[in-house]
Amino acid sequence: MLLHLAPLSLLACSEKYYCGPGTHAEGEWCLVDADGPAPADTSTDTAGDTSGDTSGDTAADTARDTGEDTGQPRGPARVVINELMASNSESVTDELGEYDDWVELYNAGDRPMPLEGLSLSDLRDQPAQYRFPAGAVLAPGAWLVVWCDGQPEQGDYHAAFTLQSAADELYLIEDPEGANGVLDAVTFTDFPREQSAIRVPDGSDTWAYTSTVTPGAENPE
Ligand SMILES: [Ca+2]
Ligand SMILES: [Ca+2]
Ligand SMILES: [Ca+2]
Repeated sequence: MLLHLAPLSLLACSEKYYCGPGTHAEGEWCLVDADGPAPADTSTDTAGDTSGDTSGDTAADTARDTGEDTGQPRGPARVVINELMASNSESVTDELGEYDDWVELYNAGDRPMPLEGLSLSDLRDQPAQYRFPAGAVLAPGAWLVVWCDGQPEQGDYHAAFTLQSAADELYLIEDPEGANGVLDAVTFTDFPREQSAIRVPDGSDTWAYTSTVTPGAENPE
């Protein structure tokens, strides 16, 4: 499902984002970047080929400026459940070194996605089990991990519920105490151990299980 949002004039920062390639340092917990993904190799390009960089940067800037100046509509923000793991005892740990269940969200759209006002839950009739912290924003093309470890005391991105590998559901809810609409949902049974369920590629409608788990980073093809 799609969520349409007006352009944001200001992005708030949240403390702990698990960043993947193209956002910040891969695999690091870091602040969201209001300017979006940083250039991957600016310093290398500058040293290597000045003329090439100039033309490239100009084209990029022109395209971006043109879009803003003419008011061309961009695509909507679109946040999806992109990867999850419901049986993890040796694959990946949270920032405290614990092997816990987790879910990865991905912004498949072109706009920053405010997460405040959204919730995660494995119970449809208890939609607000986990709420994102105030000011949290998911940049276009960025990933975010929430640990479903039942340990909310461990940080802003730790939910008070876990995922049952035998059978469970996971809902991404908009406005849980109002419209209470489902933005995305996943249901599963017999979730395989030490594997994650992924969208292939990121944001698509095709799901698969994989042993190559990528919390906060691009899903394998
Ligand atoms: Ca579990
Ligand atoms: Ca934990
Ligand atoms: Ca991933």
